[in-house]
Amino acid sequence: MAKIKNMSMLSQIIVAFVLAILAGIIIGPDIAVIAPLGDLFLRLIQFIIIPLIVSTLIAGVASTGNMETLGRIGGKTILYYICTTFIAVTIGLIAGFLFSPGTGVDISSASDAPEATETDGIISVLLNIIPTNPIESLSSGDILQIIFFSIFVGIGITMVGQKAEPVYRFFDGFAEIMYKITWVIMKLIPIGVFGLLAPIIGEYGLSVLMPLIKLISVVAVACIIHALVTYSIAVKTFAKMNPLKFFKGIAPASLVAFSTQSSSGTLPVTIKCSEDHLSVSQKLSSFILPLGATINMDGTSLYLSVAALFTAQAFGVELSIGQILMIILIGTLGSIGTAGVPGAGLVMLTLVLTTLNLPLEALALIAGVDRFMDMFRTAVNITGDASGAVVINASEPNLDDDANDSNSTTR
Ligand code: DAS
Repeated sequence: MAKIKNMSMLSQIIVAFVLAILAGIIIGPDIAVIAPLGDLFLRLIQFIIIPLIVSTLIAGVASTGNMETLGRIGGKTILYYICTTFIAVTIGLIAGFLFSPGTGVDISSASDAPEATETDGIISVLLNIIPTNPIESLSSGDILQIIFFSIFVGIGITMVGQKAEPVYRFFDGFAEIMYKITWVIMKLIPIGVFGLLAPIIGEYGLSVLMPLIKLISVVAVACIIHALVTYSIAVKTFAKMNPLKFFKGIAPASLVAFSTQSSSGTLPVTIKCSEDHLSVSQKLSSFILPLGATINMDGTSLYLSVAALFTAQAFGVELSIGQILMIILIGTLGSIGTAGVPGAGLVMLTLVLTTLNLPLEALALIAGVDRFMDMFRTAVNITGDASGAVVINASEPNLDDDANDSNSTTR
């Protein structure tokens, strides 16, 4: 049923994409009259980013149950996820530079290419992630500070334990509400694609779209390479598991993720595959996999780096080394804050382009084909989550005994 619904959504997006091209070509620049439809969609996307990130991250981190578990396992898990995400972003950048998906897009000839902002030194960028006033970060929409704040509130809830239970329940419920609102807004993608794309085609012409197949292919191939190479090495080296056994074991979940484009929606299958086929202990899978579905998105981070390069290439913006390093940082941290729902990566791409001061118009082109890329990145997201569960599981052979000894309060 979910697959059929998704397919109808998918066909709506394809129809909107084709109609936008036809309307843009036939009507030309006058099609700009429908631009407010695109602006509406863009504003709705920007409206959900913050509440979505705050609730999913706080609930995800706080779901551990006791400090001892959090300290030991959480630290290993987050380290593993950050490493694989960093590798994914790097693979995305290499693929983006090698295949230049944005080159040949003549969008820059139609408007002055904006200069990408010079970023501060990396130290001040990292220090700036720590909010001096979380309320101000929330109101100003400083996403990196919001991610930092949310993770520490989650840790704080765990440190307090039972007394903070109501707070945990609040954010857990709020996260569900935000997933639902995101899901509703994603239903407007066809209208948004049409309202964003048609004026661009009308103004710039069909040539803008030709390189998009290249964009999808670069994202898809890079995702497959990342999954096959990185996760094979990880499970082989740290869990002594045959990669074939791993991919065969997680395949049902990867396929569900591919067809639903939702890490959260696939979570029950990911947990079942990890426990039944990959011998991950239940105590671990119930912590690592929901945390992974919340904060670990290798496919998304890879997509963000390719899409950022695509935009810079399409608008003729020369990126400095500082800006490229910023893509790695933002792509890694941005994917942490991406929700496990369809199209969430597109929401996060808004942040990446804004932070790098790259034109948001690029979203119009990317939105039309985003669903196709979302299939690959979501499948990689959950496969990466499972690889983490397998690796951490192998490093905790006595987990259940420890748990019986400690008087931990579990949720
Ligand atoms: N669809 C998101 C997920 O569920 C990923 C994304 O949109 O980038 O993981």
